[in-house]
Order: sequence, then structure tokens, then C-alpha cells
Amino acid sequence: MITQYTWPTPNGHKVSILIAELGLENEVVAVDINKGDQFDPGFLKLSPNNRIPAIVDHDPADGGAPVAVFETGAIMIYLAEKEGRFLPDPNDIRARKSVMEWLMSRIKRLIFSMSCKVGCVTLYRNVSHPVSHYRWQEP
Ligand SMILES: N[C@@H](CCC(=O)N[C@@H](CS)C(=O)NCC(=O)O)C(=O)O
Repeated sequence: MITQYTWPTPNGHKVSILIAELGLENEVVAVDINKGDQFDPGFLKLSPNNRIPAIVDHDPADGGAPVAVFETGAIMIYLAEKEGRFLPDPNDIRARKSVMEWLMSRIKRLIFSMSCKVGCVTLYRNVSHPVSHYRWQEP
């Protein structure tokens, strides 16, 4: 079972879509980034960069304690590897590097980063909100 800590933003949707495609049992915990839930000390233990999305995997492949993962790309790779889907075998270095190239280009592409900033500042939170100002200015 996967717990998704998320909010309806582009990065949140990427992980939600992958979880749906993988058919994983999951529950959703809303982290209202308008109210500042991302700074809650309990959430920061899961996502130290104070951003959604984050997940907790309650049935990790090693059979150990639940695993928390933050960062969209890291979550997507973790889930794809766990389920053995959507990622070529590591020995298939040509196919694997091709998938990684496109994954990284989607995650780090400037336009996505900027659209998330615009979304965070103008859609999900009032422009006069103090978090809007420092988020807009940070790299
Ligand atoms: N590098 C992070 C960025 C995540 C991110 O920017 N999440 C936004 C929503 S799309 C967020 O949590 N914003 C809260 C805030 O800016 O305080 C990732 O790819 O997961």
C-alpha cells in the first residue's frame, strides 16, 4: 500500500498518474500548500525539501520498515523499479539511458519548473502570500 502526500498540481499529478497506471493500492493525504501544510514538522520528516509530492511505501521490496520517498523523479523511479515496469533492465544500458534522458528532461525542464512556480504563486496561493514571494525568487 502506498500513501501519497499530494496536492492537485503538475508534480502531484505525475505521481498520481503513475500509481494509477501501476494499479497500486493507495491512499491520498492532502497536503494543502495554500495553508502551508508543506511546512508541518511531520510532513518535513517525509519530504525535507518542503514540497509535494512524497510517498510512503508500506510494503517495500526488502520486507523492512516503510520507506518514505520525496522528489517526483525519485518517486517515479522507485515505483517503476519496485513493480518492474516502465523501466528497462539495468543491463540494457541503451534502452535504460534513453528512458532516463526523457524522464530527466521532463522533470527538470525549465518550462515545467516555471509553470509550477506560476501555478504555485497564481493559482494555488494568493499572490500576496509570503511564501509566493520567496518561492518566486528562489532558483
Ligand atoms: N523538485 C520537486 C519540486 C516539487 C514542487 O515544486 N512541488 C510544489 C507543487 S508542484 C510544491 O510543493 N510547492 C509548495 C511550495 O512551493 O511551498 C519535485 O520535482 O518533486
